[in-house]
Amino acid sequence: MKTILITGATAGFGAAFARRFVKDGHRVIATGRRVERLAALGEELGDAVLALPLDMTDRKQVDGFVAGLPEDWRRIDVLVNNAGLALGLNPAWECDLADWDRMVATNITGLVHLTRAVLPQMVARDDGLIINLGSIAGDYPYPGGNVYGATKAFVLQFSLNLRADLVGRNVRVTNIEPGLVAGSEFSVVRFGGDAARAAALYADKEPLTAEDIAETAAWLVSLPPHVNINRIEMMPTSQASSALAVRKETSPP
Ligand code: NDP
Ligand code: 8X3
Repeated sequence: MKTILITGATAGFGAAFARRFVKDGHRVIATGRRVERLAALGEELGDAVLALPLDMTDRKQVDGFVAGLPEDWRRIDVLVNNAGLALGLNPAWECDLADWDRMVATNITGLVHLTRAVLPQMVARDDGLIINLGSIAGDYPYPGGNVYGATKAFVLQFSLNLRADLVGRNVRVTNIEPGLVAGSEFSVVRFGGDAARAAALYADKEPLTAEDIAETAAWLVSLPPHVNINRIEMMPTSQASSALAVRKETSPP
């Protein structure tokens, strides 16, 4: 049985990870901002879950989180850096700077601070796994992806650089880079609560599901300590990476 710390477990992938890991016999520290969702998850999954509020944009909370855990929950075998968000799909020159700041604070700063808090115990034990949620947005640019995509490119490079520091140790790091995934709140959040616009994105496309991502994470957790999967780029069969965009006009539209 492993102890698995998940950020952003109140919805989408994070909640699916929690359910899957508990089903596989592990115990989970489930975190997020919405306390009523955390309470519901705790009730659903019982003693195998320690549900605690954690805002990834609050540096103090993040830095003190592991040290503040009950003693018998302080050994973290697996850290799943899942909390994250995209805000908007506008061209860069129309974006709200507060949205950019929030994406950087959540997807980058919170993630690196929590990782820094967990890493020393993993290195001391020579054992551990960090799963980071990147995105194909960090691999391929698309219009409106601007800062969101850049945060996920950071997460990819941070993951690979962690492995460079960890070479020779059994502390594993994997960056999962999903494409189109339905059934989470991701696009509703991106479109400021516009559920119809979000739903239209997935209509008739048979996207991946949060459970598909959880299946992948469960596989990573099950691997022997010497096996590092550096990165996993995953898409539904209805999606593929696209060709470069070319505009014919030389003047702005
Ligand atoms: P959801 O919007 O469904 O879930 C996001 C989770 O992150 C929620 O639990 C939310 O919890 C949490 N979160 C957001 N902001 C904060 C914060 N400041 N502090 C703590 N938790 C926070 O999205 P997904 O499950 O789809 O996405 C999970 C991850 O996967 C994200 O990093 C996303 O970028 C990435 N991803 C998603 C894809 C998709 O198409 N869905 C594809 C590729 C990558 P709460 O609001 O309660 O704090
Ligand atoms: C989420 C996938 O393509 O909407 O990271 O950016 S995408």
